Amino acid sequence: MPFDHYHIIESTLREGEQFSTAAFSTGEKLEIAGLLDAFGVEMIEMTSPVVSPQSEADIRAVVGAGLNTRILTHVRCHRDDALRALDTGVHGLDIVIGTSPLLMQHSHGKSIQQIIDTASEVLTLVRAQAPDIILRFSTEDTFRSRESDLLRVYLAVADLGVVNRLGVADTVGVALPQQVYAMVNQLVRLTGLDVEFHGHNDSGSAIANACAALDGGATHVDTTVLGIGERNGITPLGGLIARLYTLDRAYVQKYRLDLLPIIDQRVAELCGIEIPFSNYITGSNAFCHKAGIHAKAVLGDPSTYEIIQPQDFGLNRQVPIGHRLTGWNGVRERALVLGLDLDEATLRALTQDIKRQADVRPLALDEIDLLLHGAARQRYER
Ligand code: HCA
Ligand code: CU
Repeated sequence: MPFDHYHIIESTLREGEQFSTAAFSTGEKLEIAGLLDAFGVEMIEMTSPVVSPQSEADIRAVVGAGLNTRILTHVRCHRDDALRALDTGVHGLDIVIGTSPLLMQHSHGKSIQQIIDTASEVLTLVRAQAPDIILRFSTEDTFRSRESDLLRVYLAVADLGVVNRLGVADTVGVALPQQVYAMVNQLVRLTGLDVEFHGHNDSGSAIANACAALDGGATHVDTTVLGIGERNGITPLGGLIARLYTLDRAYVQKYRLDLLPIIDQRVAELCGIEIPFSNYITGSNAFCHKAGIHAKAVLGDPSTYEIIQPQDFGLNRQVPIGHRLTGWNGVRERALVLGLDLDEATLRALTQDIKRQADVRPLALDEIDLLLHGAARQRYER
């Protein structure tokens, strides 16, 4: 099964650093790396050491922390950059060069033959200097590159016999799942190498595309916490977990799922943002059941409306009852929590009362508790 043997390359400390409000200190990077390591991601990708002195020092600090996860750094396909990266003692290099006509013109100005020549020089040099390093070669803007160009580049690189992994990147979030599947599958079949997928979310397909990549035989998927990255980001860690969990919980068994809320919350704090209400698993509404019909069914059997079990992530479901859509089953559940044994007729009457009041404005839980306690008292005062 394609989902049995995949690895997460967690890029919060690289792609995530490209999010508008991210500016992690060394201590914060160590903290994030520690949390991701405890969660169980197989690899962590960090910003290139050529970006700034702190970026270089941070790679050394995280490598020095002795985590289980492998530490990679992301480098342009450039000899000097690659040598600087090797010098940090990092476990792997993710080398990238643009292949779309737009990037060839506006980014590096190289032709396809020049791209192949540069990649060959840089990759063979790295392998000669570091026989054991994990080496990946990726094309940037894969899905707006000409297919014939891509195949020329990838096959030439594969023929060098020096890389462990090829990467495909949906740099602008334009690819459809079937395109991702086809591209990945072609590379797997033609080269037999591991394949990584990196997908942006501009048109909302990043998770589906990551899933299609795995289905097509990809071995590695890039994520960031909450999906942070350039523009509106890439495949979110929690979203990928939700997607794979709902295919089969066994696919995500290897990770410490209960750490996901802590990780999402911490990275949100560090970026000065809130976790979006609609976020996968950790959004405030991910396990919130409102309408009376939903509440009744969920209280009977949560799986009627929940495909993910909140307790697997150390979370609880919520069944708010102070609104006009409420039902008496939800109200009874609250009464039971309060230790109040109210009969059905009382609960139904109380529910009608809540609905009437909620037509004016929703009621807070303590207001409902007052109503419930009042109803319980009346039984004895009668
Ligand atoms: C970038 C571009 C990149 C690279 C992805 C990769 C993209 O910011 O350097 O190396 O696989 O989206 O193409 O993030
Ligand atoms: Cu990217």
